Amino acid sequence: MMNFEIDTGFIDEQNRKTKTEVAEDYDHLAKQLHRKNIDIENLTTKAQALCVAVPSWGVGTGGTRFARFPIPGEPRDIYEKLEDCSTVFKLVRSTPAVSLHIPWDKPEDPAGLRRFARERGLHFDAMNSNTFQDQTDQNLSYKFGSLTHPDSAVRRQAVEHNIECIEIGKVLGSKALTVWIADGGNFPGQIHPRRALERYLESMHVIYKALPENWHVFLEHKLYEPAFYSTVINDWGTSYYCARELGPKALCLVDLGHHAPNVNIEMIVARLIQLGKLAGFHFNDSKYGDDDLDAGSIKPFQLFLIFNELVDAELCSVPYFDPAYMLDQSHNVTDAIESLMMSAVELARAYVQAHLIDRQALTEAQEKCDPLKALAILKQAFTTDVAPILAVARERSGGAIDPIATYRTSRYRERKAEERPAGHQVSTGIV
Ligand code: LRH
Ligand code: MN
Repeated sequence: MMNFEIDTGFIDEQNRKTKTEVAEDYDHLAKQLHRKNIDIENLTTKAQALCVAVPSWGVGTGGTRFARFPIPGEPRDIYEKLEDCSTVFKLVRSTPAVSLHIPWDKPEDPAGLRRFARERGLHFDAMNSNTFQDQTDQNLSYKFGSLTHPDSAVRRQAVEHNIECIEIGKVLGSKALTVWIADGGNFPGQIHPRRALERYLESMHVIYKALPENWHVFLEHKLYEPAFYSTVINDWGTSYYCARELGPKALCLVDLGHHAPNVNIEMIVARLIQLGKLAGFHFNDSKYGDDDLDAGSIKPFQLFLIFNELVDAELCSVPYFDPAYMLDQSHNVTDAIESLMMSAVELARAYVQAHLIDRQALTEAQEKCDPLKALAILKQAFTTDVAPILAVARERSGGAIDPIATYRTSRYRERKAEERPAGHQVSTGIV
């Protein structure tokens, strides 16, 4: 029995329901923007070109240490995860890339998996290593660390795992390895901060040497959790120092949830762009800690301000500026496919709104020390409803004008519940 898939005919049929009103809204917005010498077609083309990677671990239901509430029709292996990633891509068209996590997604047949993905228009973005959990067949535990563990045998085991991720990634066509380590302590005195950082660099130098010519390694910093007193790679400064020590292939990845509340993340982004070390992002949102909530759901203005820095760099053709955009979220109470689609749309919204900013007027206001004028120029762009541009961009790329409505009308999840009998769940880490 062929697995159910949403086909283009169904998407077209659903689009016909709202196509006329969207075209009217688009023409109206076009006139408004034209008055400001902004060509709406240029923005729509930009929206169509935006590429975001979805996390393989994001298509299942997420959980916390307290509980996980799975839903019927969850993916049970990497192939079903890719089916769901391709459904997201079919409807929003901006997510042709998937970021895998090893060993959660360790493929028996990487070449076969690459073919399966390509048949669905998907390719593989950064690989993610995992030395923050112990696998059943593992010799040495990561309980007290991995790349910075006092025992060199544990460090070696962690280095070898990262090199294995690179080897798998090479067959899959990936071009980057993301290294996030949980290493840190829960008590004062538990970790010697300087020795731990030296060991991190010693281990990372070995991993760095294993990178193919055209690959990068993304260093992901995080303030805390699972370590609750000190974390070895705790902030962007430490990450930047290490990336510079390692060499040009090492860059700094910014996960939005990995900072203390109210940290000015757009400033960190501007710094890493200026220092030529911005790897890219794990986009999500949070209210308190690393909540991994849907991007743009809590602080949409912050997301806009981050894209303001990114678009400014893009328009200034800043050297080495080629950030990777990935989502890294945990969908605990929503249908993961709906959350990923909604989040991809929020990234496109922030990106297009950032292209609406009158940068000449903004620079003038900044140089003339006119803060209110500067803020008003940003708010003008942020408060412009670009939904018609996003809908037309999706439709022109063969996607859904209304991804959520089309997805729900397709009864995709209900169909998957029939195809994927519950109870045969594979425990795949946080999902
Ligand atoms: C750590 C993190 C990291 C992933 C994990 C799933 O909090 O953001 O990027 O490996 O989540
Ligand atoms: Mn992350």
